[in-house]
Amino acid sequence: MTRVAVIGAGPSGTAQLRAFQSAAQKGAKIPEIVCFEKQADWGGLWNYTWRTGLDQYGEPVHGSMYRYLWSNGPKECLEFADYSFEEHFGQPIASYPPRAVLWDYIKGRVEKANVKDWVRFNTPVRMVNFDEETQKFTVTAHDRVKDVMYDEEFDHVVVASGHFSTPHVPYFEGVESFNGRVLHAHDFRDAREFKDKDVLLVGRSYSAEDIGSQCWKYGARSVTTTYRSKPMGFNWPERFEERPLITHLKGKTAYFKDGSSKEIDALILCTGYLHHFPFLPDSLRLKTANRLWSDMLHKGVVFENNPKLFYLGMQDQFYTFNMFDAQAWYVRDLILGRIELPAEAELKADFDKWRAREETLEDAEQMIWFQGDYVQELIDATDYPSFDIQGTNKTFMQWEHHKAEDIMGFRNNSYRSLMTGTMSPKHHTPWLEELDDSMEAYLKN
Ligand code: FAD
Ligand code: NA7
Repeated sequence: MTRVAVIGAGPSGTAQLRAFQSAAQKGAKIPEIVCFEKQADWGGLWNYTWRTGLDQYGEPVHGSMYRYLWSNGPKECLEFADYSFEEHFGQPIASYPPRAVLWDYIKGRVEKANVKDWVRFNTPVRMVNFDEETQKFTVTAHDRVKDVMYDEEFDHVVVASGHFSTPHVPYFEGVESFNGRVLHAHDFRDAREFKDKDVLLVGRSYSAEDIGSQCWKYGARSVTTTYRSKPMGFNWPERFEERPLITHLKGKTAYFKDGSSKEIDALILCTGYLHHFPFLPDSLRLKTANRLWSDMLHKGVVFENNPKLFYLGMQDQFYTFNMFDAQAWYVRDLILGRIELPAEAELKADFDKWRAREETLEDAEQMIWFQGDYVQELIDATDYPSFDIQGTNKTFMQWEHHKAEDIMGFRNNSYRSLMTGTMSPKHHTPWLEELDDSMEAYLKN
């Protein structure tokens, strides 16, 4: 029997499980699927952990999410086309759910699909090797509960281990003698730690924007973000400012490129993440920056040096859950032989076409249309329920607009579901006033 290993049970890995289960439900014969998940539960980053550093087994902690995190984009843009929010919650809900609500939603679909016993929890994959002769992969896994390592053979491997977990940590002169707290966004957990503190963040992307906003919301004395390329440019409230990049630190003082300086209590490096696959040898390892058209992947999912190896969710992301679905359904159909991969030359031309377009992208709007077109191409090739990509792109545009209007208030907006047509209700409490991020608080009327 054909065997498929899926590495990771986050949104991407669980999309792969659901893709196969949905084919089986429609009568197809499917391979044996084994999903290896290093955490004790599924949901990937959405499965919050209080831990930082190493976990109870000495494994690097995967989680980069923090308390009070609310979705940074409208839920209408990530909704599963085969499992709506309304189906899950039994009622329409507001548009920017906190982490716990989204985790519940992700879990709901795969619980309904009844695929939990395909997953081996507390089991990090240690190594994957490919034998050219047998054309099979050997996966070495470590059952942390029994503390036993073992090998198993597979015909295909799907890597869905995420790429927002291993921090990218640049060096800034003087940081080693800075007299305050220094951490990377990966280890940030609770904004209340920075109440009444002067906080400095490095970076200008989602983490800097959101962690900065949260620290402000939960009472930081001041928030300063420092950028290397260009400012985020939002209309920040008082006590929140942007400055050019730090040049160095001395004592508790940060010095900036424009010659200014500021006393700070904490330095939070929101400097992004590394694609990091310590369980893959050179011949199978994806090497790419965080970009919309990843290196080394055909159709964004097929590893160029070995078409039996797939990667899900390795792109930089506007689209998330439903893009992972589009990818997972596509990979499933390649494995089932329903889709045949074009010849090498055609694949290369296709890659070059997307890469050339990627290199022309100038703003978020163009990037969203780019990723939308990619998702469209994949869902057109499979039986994943088609949905209104143009409408989704337009919702992203509204979101961008709402952020530009009011960065501390954009989460108070509502959007129409592209899956059910229902308009989301307005949330009962403005984001800035809501300090409780529990599911109970969010869903109460
Ligand atoms: P992950 O969620 O990272 O899951 C990967 C899984 O693989 C994990 O469960 C991990 O334990 C497992 N794993 C890793 N290595 C191994 C191994 N060797 N063996 C076995 N298992 C392994 N997206 C949004 O749509 N909206 C948001 O608001 C949003 N906010 C975000 C906030 C933060 C702070 C971060 C970091 C990301 C955010 N994202 C958001 C993007 C996020 O990447 C996706 O939503 C989604 O979690 C990606 O799913 P994934 O399955 O590809 O990866
Ligand atoms: P991103 O989106 O990869 O952004 C990384 C940021 O870090 C970006 O603004 C970079 O600047 C900045 N960066 C990287 N290296 C440096 C150095 N050396 N000096 C200064 N600034 C640097 O990561 P995020 O964590 O923000 O977001 C990841 C995911 O988490 C995302 O999908 C969200 O949904 C949540 P640049 O812009 O290139 O000038």
